[in-house]
Amino acid sequence: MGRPLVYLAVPPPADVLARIEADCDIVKFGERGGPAKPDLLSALSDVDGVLATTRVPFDEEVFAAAPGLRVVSNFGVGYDNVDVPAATRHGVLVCNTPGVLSDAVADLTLGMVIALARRLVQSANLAREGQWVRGMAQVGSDLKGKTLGVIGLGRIGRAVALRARVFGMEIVFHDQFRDPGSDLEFCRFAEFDDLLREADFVTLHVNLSDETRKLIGARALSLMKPTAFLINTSRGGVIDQAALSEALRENKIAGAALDVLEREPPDAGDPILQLPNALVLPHIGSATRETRLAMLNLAVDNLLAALRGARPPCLVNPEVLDGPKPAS
Ligand code: 8YV
Repeated sequence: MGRPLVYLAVPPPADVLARIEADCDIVKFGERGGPAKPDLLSALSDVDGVLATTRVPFDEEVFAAAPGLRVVSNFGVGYDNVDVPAATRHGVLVCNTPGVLSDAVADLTLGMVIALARRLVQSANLAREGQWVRGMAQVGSDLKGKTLGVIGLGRIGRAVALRARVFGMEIVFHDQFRDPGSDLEFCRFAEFDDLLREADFVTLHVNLSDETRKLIGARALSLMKPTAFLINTSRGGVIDQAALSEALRENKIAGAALDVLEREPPDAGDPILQLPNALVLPHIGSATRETRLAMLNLAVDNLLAALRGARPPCLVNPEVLDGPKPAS
């Protein structure tokens, strides 16, 4: 067998590129057109592996057009860009980068909590406009004693809870697993509706799936306190953004900080970008030099292992190697 051909949707730095080049031939992103579907279908027709971003969609049509494809290695923990059952049907391994970005995303989440509580952006704008007033406009609220509702107590949700605890917050969580484990005994389980009624800050840390799409819609928002804030560093699709824009416009909740949107990049006229009580960031949760490099190296570990016929360290669909899961 010759050297595998790999399509890079991410431009890696020279040292990481050298790791891939040692084992593989490479097609760089752009050499066969852009990320639009027709270009992607022809670009992947002869490739063995892809170093993908979470923005490149892999569905049945793409897998059918890439008969030699053995692995999609996502540069990211999320993999909602991949139709995993379709990948499994085509015998394609799907890999991701869990763990290495949890601290970076949790740090940003706490930053967003503080930005909302202490009106950081509004105050910075006042200073920039020369308004050095020290009136009620800059007065926010303490975190100590406030309740943080964590929806999804996985790796990132846990890292958020640990940080919030240090700030003196009470933590309630909702998750399919009710037991937080002995390291997080300070976290109290709550039913979904109860968490929304009780929390001063609600933060989302779930995967985007059929179960979680639009999890926070008009009904959920109506349960939140008018003084409560919503933070999202997971996936935009977990929130019904039209319902959120409406709730923010009518001050049904106090504010929201969003690192992810339903549509990325958003349309220039998207109302969420203009609302004074919405803080929107351009999907920077994992964007630190150290974390991005760790993600890239893990994604390359996954890619090279799969192409060597070994088991990748972070495999989303082990049934491709192990056969179907036994019925439970
Ligand atoms: C992106 C992310 O992957 O890990 C995830 O799921 O959403 C981010 O870390 C990152 O922006 C690279 O595309």
